Amino acid sequence: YPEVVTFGESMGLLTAEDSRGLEYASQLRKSFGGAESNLAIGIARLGHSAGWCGRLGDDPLGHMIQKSIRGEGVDVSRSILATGEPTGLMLRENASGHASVYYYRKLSAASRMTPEDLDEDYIRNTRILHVTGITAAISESGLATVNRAMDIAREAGVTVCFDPNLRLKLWTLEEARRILLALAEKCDYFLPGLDELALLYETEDQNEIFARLRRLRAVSIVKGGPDLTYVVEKENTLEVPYFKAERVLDTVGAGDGFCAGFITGLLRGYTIEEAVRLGNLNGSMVIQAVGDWEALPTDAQVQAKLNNKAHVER
Ligand code: KDG
Repeated sequence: YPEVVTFGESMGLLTAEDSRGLEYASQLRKSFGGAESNLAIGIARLGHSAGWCGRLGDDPLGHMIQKSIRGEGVDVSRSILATGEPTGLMLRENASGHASVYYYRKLSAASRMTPEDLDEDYIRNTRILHVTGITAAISESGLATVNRAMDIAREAGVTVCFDPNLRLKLWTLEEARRILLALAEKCDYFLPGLDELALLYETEDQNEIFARLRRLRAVSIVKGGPDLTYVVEKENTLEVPYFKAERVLDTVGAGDGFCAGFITGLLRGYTIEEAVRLGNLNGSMVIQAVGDWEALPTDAQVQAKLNNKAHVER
C-alpha cells in the first residue's frame, strides 16, 4: 500500500497564455490540474509512494489525466473511469498579470463520487490520508466521501491532513465556513493559508485567528505569512522562513507543493520545523515555472538546492 493516499477531482486544464485572455486568444495550452493529484505527484517526485483515487470520465481527457498521473509514478489503481460521465474541465487565463479560472465541473464524473468509491483497506493501510475542501465543495456526495475517508483513517490510526483550499467559485463563504471548519475538527494537521483563515474566521486579527486555531485538536500549519509559514500548536507558535524564489512565474499549485514537501517530511520522521522547511522549499520551486504541478521538484533537485549546487546544463 502507498505511504500517502489522497483523492479528489482532477480536470482538464486549458490555459490562454496570451495577454488577450480567453476571449481573444487563438491557442490554448493543454494540461490538467487538481489539488490532490498535484500533491500526489509532488510526493512521488520526492521519492515516496502515493496513491490517487479520483473519479474521471471514460473520455479522452480522463484517459490523459489517468495516464499522466500514473506516468509520474503515482498509484492510480483505485481511480475510476466512469462511462457516460464527463471529466471536469477548467479554463484559465493569465491576462493582465493575474490568473482567473473558469470551471466546467458541475455533474462531472468527480462530482458524482460517493463513499462507495473508496477502497477502505487502501485507506486503512496507508500512513497518511490527505483530503481537501475542494472535494467537499463540489457536491454533497463529495463531502460525504471526504467525511467517510476521514472516519476510516481516524479509526485505523492513520494520520489525517486537511487543506481547506477555499474556492469561492464553488460555494458561498457561509457554506464553506460551516463545512470547512467542521472538517478542520477531524484532522491531525490542518494546512490552511492565512488569507483563507481571515475569511473563515471573519477576522484579520492574527492573534484572534491563532487563538481559534489553538482550540483545534490538530496542529495547524499556516501558509502565506509575510515570507514565512507559521506552525500553531496548543502552547506555542513557530515561524519558519520561506526560501527565496529566484523568479515567480505562476503561483498556482504552490500550496499543494508545500503540502507535498511537508507530508514527505512527516513520512521521513522530520521535526515539524524541518518538515515545514521542506514544504517551503518545495512550494518555492513550483512557482518558478508555469503549470500547477509541472515544476514540482525531484528529491535530487531539492538536495541540490539545499547544498547550493549549480545545475550542469551541458
Ligand atoms: O491548488 C491548485 C488547484 O487549485 C488546481 O490545480 C485546480 O484543483 C483545482 C481547483 O479546483 O481549482
